[in-house]
Amino acid sequence: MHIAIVCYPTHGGSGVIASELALGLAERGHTAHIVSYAVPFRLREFNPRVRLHEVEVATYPLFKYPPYTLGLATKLAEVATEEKLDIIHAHYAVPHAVSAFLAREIIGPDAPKIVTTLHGTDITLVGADESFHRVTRFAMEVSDAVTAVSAYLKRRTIEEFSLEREIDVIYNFVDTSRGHSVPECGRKHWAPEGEKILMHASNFRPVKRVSDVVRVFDLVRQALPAKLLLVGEGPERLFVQQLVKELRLSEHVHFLGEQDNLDTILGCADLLLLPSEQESFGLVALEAMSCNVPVIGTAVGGLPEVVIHGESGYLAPVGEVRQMAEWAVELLKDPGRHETFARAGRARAVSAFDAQKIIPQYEALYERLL
Ligand code: GMT
Repeated sequence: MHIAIVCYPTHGGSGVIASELALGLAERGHTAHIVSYAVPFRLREFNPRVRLHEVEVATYPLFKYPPYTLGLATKLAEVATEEKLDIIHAHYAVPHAVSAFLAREIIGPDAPKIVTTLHGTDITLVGADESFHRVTRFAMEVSDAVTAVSAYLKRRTIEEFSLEREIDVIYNFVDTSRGHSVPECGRKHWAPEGEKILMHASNFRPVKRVSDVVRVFDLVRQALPAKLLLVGEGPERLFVQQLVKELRLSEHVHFLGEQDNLDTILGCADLLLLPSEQESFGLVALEAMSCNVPVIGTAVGGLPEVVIHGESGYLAPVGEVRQMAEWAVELLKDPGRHETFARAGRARAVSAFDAQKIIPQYEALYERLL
């Protein structure tokens, strides 16, 4: 099959899944055509069956906002005709599925089928905004298939949009053959005295509650020596840096910025902290589990479908910093329990979310449509 994958190239779970899906499909003999405005950061290796089609948007003085959706639709129509696309797989309803719909209208009867994958923010934030609600609903209705990355997201979408169409749950995935036995991740560099290492990785948006990460860490450090590694960039970063200073933690907190190969860094961590206010899936939690790292987070959205509370991590109500810190200390002080949690998380990543299990589900969906 020839499949166009439309995604955001920036750091974020949806871009990771789209890139890994393209590589996985290529390994299975298909040709994946990534259509985006830049090369996705996680497109980690060259594969002749993964082709890039960059969307360029012309700017004219008349346009206050460059119309990316139209540029993308034109590019999709062009790629569909030239490459004889079978499927356009849009990651995000708005704007990607809308562009796919326009491309289908431009092409006519021979147009590829449209698969739309919902990743969360399209439903919980963008779609919930009055100005995008109708177009989000429309994009889902005109897609030939819609998938959601968790059962929670499926439920929430149906409620939010009173949607009557079928939505398939296809979970996010991780390549469990990578990352779990990282030989040297620089642990001594970050924690020279053998301190425990806590980690958080996100795009530092308010929804991630990175200040809760710092507050949990502050309480943990009062119980045992530890360091905190913060991976990512985003709007809250300055505020978080300020908080670190106020709590006199600067010496113990390292800001690593955006990192392409998270699994190498996760190999250093004893715990991952993910105290988000909302998370349709929480891909970084799965990546941590795959690397034998237990997760302390919040019982929100699809996270309880990924992390089993009391088995591979602990999930508290949003904002329960003290509770999260207590659980973190409990695990860090008990190597036996930590090991049991690490093994359970890894086993769950392998049995329920491995790329080799999930990618065939997308393949089967494409085949069903064709
Ligand atoms: O969480 C973000 O801000 C980024 C966003 C994205 O586009 O990557 O994440 C969403 O999609 C991920 C991949 O499916 C999920 O793992 C995240 O949980 C989801 N974020 C939210 O629901 C807030």
